[in-house]
Amino acid sequence: MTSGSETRFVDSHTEGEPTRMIVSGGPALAGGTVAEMAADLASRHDWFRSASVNEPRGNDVLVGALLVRSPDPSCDCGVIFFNNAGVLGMCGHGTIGLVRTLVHLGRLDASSRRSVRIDTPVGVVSATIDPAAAGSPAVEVSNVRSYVHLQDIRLDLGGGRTVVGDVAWGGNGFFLCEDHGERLEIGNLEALSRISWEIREALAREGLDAIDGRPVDHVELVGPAHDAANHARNFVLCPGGAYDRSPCGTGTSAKLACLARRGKLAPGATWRQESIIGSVFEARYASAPEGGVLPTVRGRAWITAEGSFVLEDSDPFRHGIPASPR
Ligand code: PYC
Repeated sequence: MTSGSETRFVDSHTEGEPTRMIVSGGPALAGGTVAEMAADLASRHDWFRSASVNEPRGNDVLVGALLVRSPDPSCDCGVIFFNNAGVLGMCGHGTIGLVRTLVHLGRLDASSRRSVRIDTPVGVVSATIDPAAAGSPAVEVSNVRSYVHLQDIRLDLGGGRTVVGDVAWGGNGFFLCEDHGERLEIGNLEALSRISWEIREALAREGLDAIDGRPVDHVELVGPAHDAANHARNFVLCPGGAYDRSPCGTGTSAKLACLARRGKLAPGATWRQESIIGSVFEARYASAPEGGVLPTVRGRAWITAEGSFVLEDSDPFRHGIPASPR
């Protein structure tokens, strides 16, 4: 894809949400830290992000994962996640897909080594292959510290409509609310996406769309689970306008922070988060000494495809068609 090198990828999905891991042939990124490399990807190599995940080679739902070196000797690798809109902070479903892909490629021998430490632009995470599920693809991710930034924020959506919710960090920035008044059903996607986008616009109007300089660009609508075995269902609108098919690892982490803050979930207790398509992440937390929670999120991933990119010089869309979220 870059001159003289072939870009190879492996696709997987984690509880329905796809990840495209770039296995070789990505751009040489400048920077000492993974956050600096992510900034370099965004500023100098955005064409690579777009070519990898945007149409016609990808689609709005796809999350890319570019493996990079980590300056932290305790880490096995670094990763930069990205989607149709840009670079992400962390990605829970993507980390589960990444580990599953490393096993698929034989780069991680699940019979002798079960845990990896992964450096991301927003901190180090670790992932463990579930020993009780040998031969199955379950992976548990210990995510970055997650916390509530603002609690019980009322947003005016116009037309006399308001929602009250929390702004929380789970590796990405989220606004979470329960009083959205919408059915959390796959047949109601248009209305769910519309109100989520209105919430994003209201956050921007109110100047509430950042946590410590990082964007609050995910909206999580929460409601009752459909399956009695689960604790809640969610609908998550991602920054580029696509909805998460999985229960969203960073969104589940943000939800745990909100539950912990309200005393609604004890440390170590299991929270089963159901997605809009009915898939499930099992999650729990430990209290973080500096406040907030240290979440773990467990889910399954499956390999769906592998191959290499072809970029023909004559193709006007070889670097992807820029996504237009709304
Ligand atoms: O699982 O954290 C996640 C995620 C973020 C965006 C899409 N999935």
